[in-house]
Amino acid sequence: MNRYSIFSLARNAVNYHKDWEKAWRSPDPRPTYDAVIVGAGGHGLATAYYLAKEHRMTNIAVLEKGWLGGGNTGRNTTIIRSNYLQDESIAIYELARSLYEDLSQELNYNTMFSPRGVMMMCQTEHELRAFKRTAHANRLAGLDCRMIDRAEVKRLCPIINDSPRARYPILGAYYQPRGGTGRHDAVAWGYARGADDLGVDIIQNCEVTGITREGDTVTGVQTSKGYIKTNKIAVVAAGNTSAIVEMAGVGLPVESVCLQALVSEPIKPVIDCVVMANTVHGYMSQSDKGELVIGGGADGYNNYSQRGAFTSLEHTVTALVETFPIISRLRMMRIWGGIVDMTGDRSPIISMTDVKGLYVNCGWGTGGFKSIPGSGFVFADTIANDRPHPIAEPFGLNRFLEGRLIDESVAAAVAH
Ligand code: FAD
Ligand code: PYC
Repeated sequence: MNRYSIFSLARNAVNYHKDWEKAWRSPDPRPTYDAVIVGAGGHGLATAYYLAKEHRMTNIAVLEKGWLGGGNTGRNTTIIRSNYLQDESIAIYELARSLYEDLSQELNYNTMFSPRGVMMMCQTEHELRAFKRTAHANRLAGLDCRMIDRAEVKRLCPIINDSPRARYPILGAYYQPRGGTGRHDAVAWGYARGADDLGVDIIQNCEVTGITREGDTVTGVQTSKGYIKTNKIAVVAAGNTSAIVEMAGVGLPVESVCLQALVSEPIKPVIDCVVMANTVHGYMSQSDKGELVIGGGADGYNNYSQRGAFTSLEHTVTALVETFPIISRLRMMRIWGGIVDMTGDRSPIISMTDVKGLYVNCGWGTGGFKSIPGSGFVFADTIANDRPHPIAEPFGLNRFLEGRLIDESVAAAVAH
């Protein structure tokens, strides 16, 4: 610790954290912007940051109905990996994963990327075959990954139940060594501060309630803080995206369901990798505070309430106790839910629409934390240049009309 930080620590200790510099401004909305982004989750904030940084579009606003990062971005279990099956998906998820490697330096903000390794358990012959196929596809695309056997699973994760008599015994696992976790709030805060520094207005407590059009072109948004004129509206509102673009007369093939997670009381380090056990519907890692971070499958019905069914959590905990018997006496501290936006092929939508100036980025479902940097980068390029970025192009809305689905129902990993 240098002299400056000792003085600053002492000063902050005696002034009770008063007069700290704000990380971003709280501006009132201007009457007109060159572009408006709806939703200050990770995807909306990253889009704003790259629009300003890469495309010099700084007269832009991010409108958020609550507080920034308060949606799924602040509710997820922070797993980062790029082991999807289809080439189009590998391209965007690996772009994102590789951007995560240097994100702390890029934003000068510690996003705590921790490439601690992600293991996806194979507990049936079918799962083993499916993950071998994924591993081959991933290696062909240049990803660093491999299949590992039961002994290596046990070596990497000693607390796992590797008994051959288990209901679903471990037959092996898919392993991505440079997958891992990041700090979800820090990703949102880092992008927010970076975008604000470049001149972007982030306006919280500002709900978009309407979209105006002249003919086939957008002209502005109605909000709880008044009307704002703009010719470019990018909707990045996860489970609420379909309800918002409907205000402009556009329908989306997206369903909204609740995905829940929970954390245990903090304990000493017991697991230093991420384990996903998809057959039994449970996954687990350990946070820096020592809490075990646990999740499972999505609830089985549509929902906008951010509260889920207790039965899903019961099922998840049962699966996890079976996989990690040592956690059976731990107390669970907190549970929560987020509304995730599911498409039929479990792939996202990054798209222009039939309405000129209206862009959508949603459908990340249970897996969009890992994609935030890549998604923001290609979506900003799409908005700035009014044509799809090559990596975004396959994820356009027209794929549903043309039957070019990008089936990721297995790689999405979480049951839904
Ligand atoms: P959000 O962060 O939800 O942001 C959208 C914002 O839009 C919200 O802040 C909302 O308030 C705002 N908004 C909505 N309507 C309006 C309106 N009318 N006006 C203004 N603003 C509006 N992904 C992973 O990759 N790895 C994981 O381990 C993982 N675990 C998960 C665990 C859980 C429990 C959940 C719920 C999700 C998980 N996900 C995971 C998925 C991931 O969290 C999401 O895909 C991702 O955070 C979506 O980010 P976003 O920016 O699109 O949406
Ligand atoms: O996409 O890896 C993922 C994930 C894990 C938990 C929820 N989503």
